[in-house]
Amino acid sequence: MNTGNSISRRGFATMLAAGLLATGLTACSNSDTGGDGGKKADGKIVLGFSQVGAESGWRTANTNSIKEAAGAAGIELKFDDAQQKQENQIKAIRNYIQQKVDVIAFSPVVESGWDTVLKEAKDAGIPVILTDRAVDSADKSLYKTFLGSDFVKEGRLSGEWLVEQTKSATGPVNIVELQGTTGSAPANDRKKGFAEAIAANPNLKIIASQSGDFTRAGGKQVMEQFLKANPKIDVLFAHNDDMGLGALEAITAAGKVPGKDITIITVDAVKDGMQALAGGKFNFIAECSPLLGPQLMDLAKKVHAGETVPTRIETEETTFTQEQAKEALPNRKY
Ligand code: GYE
Repeated sequence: MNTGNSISRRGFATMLAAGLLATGLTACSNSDTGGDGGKKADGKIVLGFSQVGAESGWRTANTNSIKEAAGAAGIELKFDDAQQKQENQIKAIRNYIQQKVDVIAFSPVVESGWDTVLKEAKDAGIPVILTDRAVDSADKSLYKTFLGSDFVKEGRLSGEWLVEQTKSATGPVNIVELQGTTGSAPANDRKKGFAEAIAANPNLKIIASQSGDFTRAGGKQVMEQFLKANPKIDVLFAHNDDMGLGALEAITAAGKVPGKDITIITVDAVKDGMQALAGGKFNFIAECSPLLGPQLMDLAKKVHAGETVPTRIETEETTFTQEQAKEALPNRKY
């Protein structure tokens, strides 16, 4: 019995060692990015993706879209959540360079400060795809393409709707603005597009504008301050649904009726936002699609194969009124 046991233990140890060796070999060949242009031994393209964070419903839908699409496209995805911090994104990108992934994609939390790390990727021969948010690098050769929305247009469409709604106003229309993350492309651009559109009517005035960091908590807190400081607020323009949803709580707590006492315009059109719109609490949403996954995987394959791709690829989007939200809601995917 004893002998039998010790034999089987030895047998197990041998098996274990062989197993470890096999795993080691596999790991070795997986990370071999030699002569074949970086493809893994099993032919899979490895994509390193650095996500902004998990700040909003939009972001969650975007992350899901990317993960699902990678699986469907047979691409091995390495995913990192930067918790809204640029330093974390730079760290993740450097890790991907070190791991010699085939393609790097990321959604830059802010527009500035990427040149050094992008240059490192370029020097390592790893193509970079920007998704969702843009960078302000002057050297366009640092990345292959940008896939995302026209944020200026989203701001402009929001402003144009308001201009139309208030065309018969005889006095000032006081607007407060909840900006997205400071320095981010969607915050900069939505602000710009909205301001340009409302300039058409001098009665429309932005009386307060501050960042709510694209989160519900931020939207609620800043809206509370706006309400305390400004007795007459007619319109809220929030750079995303989540901040608008947070602001709803502050507005209700201040004894005002959202959608009636205060007209609310947001951007994104995620499910919770669309529900608020259909339910009469929001008044207008400019859509911003988070479903970038399938196009991103397609681009990753193309840039990996050395194909030339357009330098900017824009997603198609629409806008929603309360009636349109009621119609669209049942088929909404996110
Ligand atoms: O509108 C917001 C998110 O970059 C387009 O980021 C994206 C924005 C989106 O947090 O909800």
